[in-house]
Amino acid sequence: MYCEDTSPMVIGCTFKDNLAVRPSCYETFGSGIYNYNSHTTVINCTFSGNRGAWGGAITNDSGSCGEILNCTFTDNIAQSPNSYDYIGGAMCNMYSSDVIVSNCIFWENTPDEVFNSGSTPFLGYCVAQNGNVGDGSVSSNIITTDPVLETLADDGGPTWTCTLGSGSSAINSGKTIESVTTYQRGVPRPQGYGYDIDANEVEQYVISADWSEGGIVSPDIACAVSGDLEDKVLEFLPDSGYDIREVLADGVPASYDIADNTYTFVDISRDHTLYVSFFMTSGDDDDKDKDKDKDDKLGSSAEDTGEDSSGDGCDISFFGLQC
Ligand SMILES: [Ca+2]
Repeated sequence: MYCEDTSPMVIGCTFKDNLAVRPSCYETFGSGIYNYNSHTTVINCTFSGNRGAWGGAITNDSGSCGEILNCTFTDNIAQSPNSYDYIGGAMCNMYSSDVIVSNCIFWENTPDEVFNSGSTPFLGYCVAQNGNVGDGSVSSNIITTDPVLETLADDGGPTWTCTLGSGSSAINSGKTIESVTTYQRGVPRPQGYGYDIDANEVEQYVISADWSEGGIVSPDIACAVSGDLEDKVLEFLPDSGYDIREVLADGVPASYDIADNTYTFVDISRDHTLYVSFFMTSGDDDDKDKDKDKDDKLGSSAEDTGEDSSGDGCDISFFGLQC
């Protein structure tokens, strides 16, 4: 894609295995997108396997100051036709090309990720291998741990993408960009607790719980589960002298396992809420085993998360965790 003195918008595209070469000229630019004095906006796009001399996937040249939002750059190569290594494996910014880059992944591009020449781009909330955002960049919230990108493939939707694998550093790590309401496969953003750094989102559903005075629900923090019909078990632990009055699943009275004091959301395919109300039993104030049992079950969780498990449950703040 060649842009000169223009301001196009590119949304939800995959640039794969493109080649920018001229047999007798080593300096060929941006095999995916080349911008010359152009303010191109690129959203939810994946760049993989592209090869050019300066900027394997994108070259921004001569005052090209566009925006690049929620894009993934992987396996791109800056290399000449005669195999001389060049620079800017994913992106090259030159001659006052101060692009704004947010929620993007730069991973396993060759020989580097971003290269700048006479430019001051801004990169925020990005995953960059080895922290390579290019000398001269202004950057914030750069993650350097593995995003666990899977191979470019048909993952559904109109274009091929690189799915984020389990344990990816990019899941729920992005900033909220209100103008980006879907991801590359066309499903609404965000999923789970927030925006992923990527052209896509890992589909997640949030299971949250609340409870009255007199007990607690475990886990005592909200959980996100992936969208593949998982089950999630929540356990109720009454305080000494209290018992369970009612369990509401998604606001509706629900049957639960009385023997184990648990409720299970089965084949999860959407967000769910659980509410448990406890009541004080008359004269039953010597059931210390209940407190001990609750402490045993919640002790390690409270230590790990720093959450207060000793209160009435109403003042606990839910925060984003993947469990
Ligand atoms: Ca997310």
